[in-house]
Amino acid sequence: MAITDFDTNSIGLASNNIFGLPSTEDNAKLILLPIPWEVTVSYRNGTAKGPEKIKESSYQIDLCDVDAMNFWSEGYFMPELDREIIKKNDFLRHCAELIISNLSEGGATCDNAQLQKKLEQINLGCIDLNEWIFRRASELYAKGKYVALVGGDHSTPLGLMKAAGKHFGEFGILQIDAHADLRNAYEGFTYSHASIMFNVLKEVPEMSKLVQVGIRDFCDEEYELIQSNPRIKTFFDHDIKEREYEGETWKQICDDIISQLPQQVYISFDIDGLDPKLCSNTGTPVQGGFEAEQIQYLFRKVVDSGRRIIAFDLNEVSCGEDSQDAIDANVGARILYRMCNMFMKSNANA
Ligand SMILES: [Mn+2]
Repeated sequence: MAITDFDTNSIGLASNNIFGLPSTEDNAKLILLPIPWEVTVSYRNGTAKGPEKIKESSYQIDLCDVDAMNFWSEGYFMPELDREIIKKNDFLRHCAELIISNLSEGGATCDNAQLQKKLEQINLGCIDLNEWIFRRASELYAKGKYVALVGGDHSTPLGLMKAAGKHFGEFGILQIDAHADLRNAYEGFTYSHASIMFNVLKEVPEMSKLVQVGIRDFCDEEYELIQSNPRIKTFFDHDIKEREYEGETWKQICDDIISQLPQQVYISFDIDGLDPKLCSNTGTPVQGGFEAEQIQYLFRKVVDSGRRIIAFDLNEVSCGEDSQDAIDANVGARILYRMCNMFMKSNANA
């Protein structure tokens, strides 16, 4: 069946692809790369299952989006999980757990030859993953596709950001997150989930401006980097809340956020930017944050401003070890669908 013949009023068939769409990698315009990876998570496991949990939850979403009607008919497709990535994640995650537990007992990785070797394996494995994603995204761009990514932890999108920079040129990142993710090799892991934006600043020259929203858990080193680096503009959660308490509207704050962004925008959405009631199983939840509607409004305003979204990721969605009915994947699937629509709409204007 062609995607355009799909009856949106019928139930989502589990035999179809994400959102119940009869899409394939050939007929879909937007490919959502699933990356089941959580090697460097520091607090709680589970986000490697994010892509499959989001996909399972996505079948029950109704496709009518009055802000972006029928963009789904261009085709959204999530390929099968890559078995090699799963295997590698499981192995390296085990190594990382040994390193982290040694650190938390006051040990130093460099004093232990075995752990030092594991650390090197992890850092090499992360480079391999980044390169694999870069190649996969670049191949898809060469075929005329758009590419987004579903994590996994927040380390996963680096390869996509690099490929998007090569393909589209100068861009800014709109990061929704509770954390600044500006640590230099957190816990010794060069490509840690807590270091993604540090690495982007270092390794992606096309990325001209990082605009962070909702940040509320950060260390001194990150705060100093934010203060001293003109490529970073951070809207801390406490500042946003204070502006609201004193009478500013969310619209005014969104206009301010968007004015910091260049014409081309990559959106990196760490689900923990939301209020943890919406993502209680995420790896590192922090009180505060946003309602999902606030962020969806922000994305719509980005599109309305005439800016182009060049790519995006959604990461750190987790359902915990055994919670069947966790809200996280449901919220994640709805946000992902909305991001797809806003992405397609901004590219229809571009
Ligand atoms: Mn993050």
